[in-house]
Amino acid sequence: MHTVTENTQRFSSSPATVESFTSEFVRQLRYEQGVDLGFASSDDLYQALARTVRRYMIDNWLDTLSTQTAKGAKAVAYLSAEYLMGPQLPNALLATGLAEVARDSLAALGLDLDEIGATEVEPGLGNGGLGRLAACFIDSLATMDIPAVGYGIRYEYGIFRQTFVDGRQAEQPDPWLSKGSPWEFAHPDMAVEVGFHGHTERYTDAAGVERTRWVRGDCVLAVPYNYMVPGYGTKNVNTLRLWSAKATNAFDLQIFNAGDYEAAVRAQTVAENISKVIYPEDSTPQGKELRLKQQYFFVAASLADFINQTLPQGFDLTKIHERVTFQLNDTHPVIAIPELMRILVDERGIDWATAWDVTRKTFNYTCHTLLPEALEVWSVELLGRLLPRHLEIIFQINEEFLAEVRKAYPGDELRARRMSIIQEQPERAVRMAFLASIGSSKINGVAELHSQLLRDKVLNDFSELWPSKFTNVTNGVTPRRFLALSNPGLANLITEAIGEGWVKDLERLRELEPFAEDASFRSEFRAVKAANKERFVELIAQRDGIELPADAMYDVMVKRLHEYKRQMLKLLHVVTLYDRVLRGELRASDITPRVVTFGAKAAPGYKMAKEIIALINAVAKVVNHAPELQGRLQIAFPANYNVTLAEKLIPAADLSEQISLAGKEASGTGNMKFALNGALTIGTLDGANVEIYDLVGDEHFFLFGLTEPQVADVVDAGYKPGAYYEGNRSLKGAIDLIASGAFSNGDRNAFEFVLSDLLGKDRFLVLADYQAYVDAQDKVEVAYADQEAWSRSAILNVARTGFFSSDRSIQDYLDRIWHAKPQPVR
Ligand code: TH1
Repeated sequence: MHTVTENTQRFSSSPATVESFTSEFVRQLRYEQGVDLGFASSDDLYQALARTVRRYMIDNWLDTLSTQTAKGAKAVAYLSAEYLMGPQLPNALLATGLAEVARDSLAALGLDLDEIGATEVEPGLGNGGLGRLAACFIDSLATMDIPAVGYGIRYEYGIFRQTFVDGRQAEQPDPWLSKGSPWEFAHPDMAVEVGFHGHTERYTDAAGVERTRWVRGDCVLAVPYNYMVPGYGTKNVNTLRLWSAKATNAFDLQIFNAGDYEAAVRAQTVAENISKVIYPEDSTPQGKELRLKQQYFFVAASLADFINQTLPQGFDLTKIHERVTFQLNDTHPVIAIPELMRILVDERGIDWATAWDVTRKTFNYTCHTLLPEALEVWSVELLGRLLPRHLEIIFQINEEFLAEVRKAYPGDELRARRMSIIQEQPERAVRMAFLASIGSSKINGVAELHSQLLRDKVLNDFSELWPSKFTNVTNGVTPRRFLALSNPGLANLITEAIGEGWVKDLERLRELEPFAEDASFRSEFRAVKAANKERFVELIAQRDGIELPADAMYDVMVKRLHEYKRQMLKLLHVVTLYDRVLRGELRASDITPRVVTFGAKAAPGYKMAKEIIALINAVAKVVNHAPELQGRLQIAFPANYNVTLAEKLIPAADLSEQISLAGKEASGTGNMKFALNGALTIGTLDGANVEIYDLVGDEHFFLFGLTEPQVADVVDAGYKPGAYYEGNRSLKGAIDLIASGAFSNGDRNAFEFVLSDLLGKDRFLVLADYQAYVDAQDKVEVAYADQEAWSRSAILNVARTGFFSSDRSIQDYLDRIWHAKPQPVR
């Protein structure tokens, strides 16, 4: 019997040649897009190219789907409100191995691959590290042949585009879909209904059993869009499924005919707002009701999708944990726990105890933060209104849980109150991290120190009750995007030295260690770094009109703007250098030429962060024009730092700034990318810096600052930042220079908001760590002067940080949490 696929000529069966690629490209342009090559715009060309490359992935994708369905093996479903994917075309070319064919084929048509690629708009469906981590993880899952699906939201507008107006951040919308996305496959036929509001009622079913049902007040459609997630060096292509909201009835014809056109489409607007825009916040509390709607929307659609589409018809849901593990990426998807309970109990009639047992076996929870203000809570009032049945279920879970606590700790009522899912003050609210902890099998932090602090502090009561629930999985980054793709020079050098294979087995970078002793290898390594700087300088001239020297030390701090990350500390160092030069304490000619590069978006509602951005730009303006500092010290602050820029900037860096206050950064992942690309880190013992430091060794890392226990001591002793200011001439000099109006045309009040906080509160101990930081920077200066020793350290950083591959993170998740197995596609 012939199946349709057997009859159809399969695209992947013939290896792509320049000829076949070219003809497919032209076919796409002409017959799918209706555009003549001679008239094609750069966007037409990009669309055709993307669709051409896509075609070479589809057979493997569909084979993956049938393999996974046939095997019925356990799958990983990653639930994440964010996926910060970065450009898709280069990654698809790498995965398919078509880069050279594509380049030659376009060249034959008189076109340039890089030029066409540059028109791609990256899908910015994430804020920062959390969303980028999700993107790295689905890349590793695909590469490692693990049956996995990423579930999330197809935001119509991604993270805002940052511009600077008079040095101050302004936000523009990011309409990344305005020209369509060639990478997505819409499936309106597979839409899922998601309900909100309404009420619950008790009833007696046919068998005479008392049950509860949720009568939804209103409903929206969740339309799935599928994206291929190609593994590297494998046929496996997994799926990312993002949900888009649509009204069940696009518009009300009666109202429309009555002439009220706006009212007629109001329901549509309300529904579609759910997936309209990603919340541009990064661990600050904001945007209440819509945000909760978003969370429930994607989670309800994802569970329904997995149960109804992925599991076989009639599957016994009391065994769901044998077929899937739902990984909760922070608390944003935690409403999935009561949702699964609702499905099992209300819809499937499974008894509560069994349902709860199954639910707890199905979920696992990753916590990504330590900041108390980043721990999500939802007011009982809001949750009860939006999701009345879920609130009841949460109350029942809490009741049974507290009974367990009281049994384990008789008489310890304070503990029971501390551990309750419901907080009473300042308002009654649901603590999502507690719900997640109670409803999951495993809870993990994202770096050793972070996991330890979760156990000892944030979730201490829970770790006493259930010590074995807690584990660590240190974050990682994909070596495909952040080394092979973004740093081809270094990638080639590595392959020449140790052969192929390291891209999928990053610990093999260890074999580079002996090459650190080889002078000619070091010189090639420096040549690569120099070329990467040239490439970055060119890009930034084009992109931002910023002129930079290529032959300087590239000192880089890129990450969200947050007080705990301490961009202020970096800035105080720069101001200190300037101040010392002005005072004649330091000869500018003694400063190693340095380009200090910042990249940072601030949450639009985060005033302090925005003031700090303004201050950085103000200092940059003065320092960059100061005649005394020409050719010595320059600040570059390109607007709108994103994955596209990161891929060019990180390979050019010499010095990686990872200077958060110890105990505040859960992990960091930029820190890993820099070290892997041969930058040396100046950093505190925070997050994954600790592990980087342990791996690369003290000689090859500029460690400074208070440790986490020391921070706790300083704070407990009653920290007085003013005393540090008074007691340190150089610190006082820097702060006074800012306060003097030197960076604000003489306006002494311009940065009052920042300075008064620094001198009065300084929650993140910038002043306490100032001197240690400046001293460490002095060591950087000395070290950089010896280029042979510096390159040796840089190479050893590369050689010793293979541990930070996200493949290793995923292997840890598999071993410690998921217990799913590879299912290679034959
Ligand atoms: C980040 C953490 O700050 C960072 O240290 C970590 O490397 C990264 O997650 C990946 O694990 C977080 N991002 C968010 C974003 C939101 C809420 C909490 C966190 S924690 C919206």
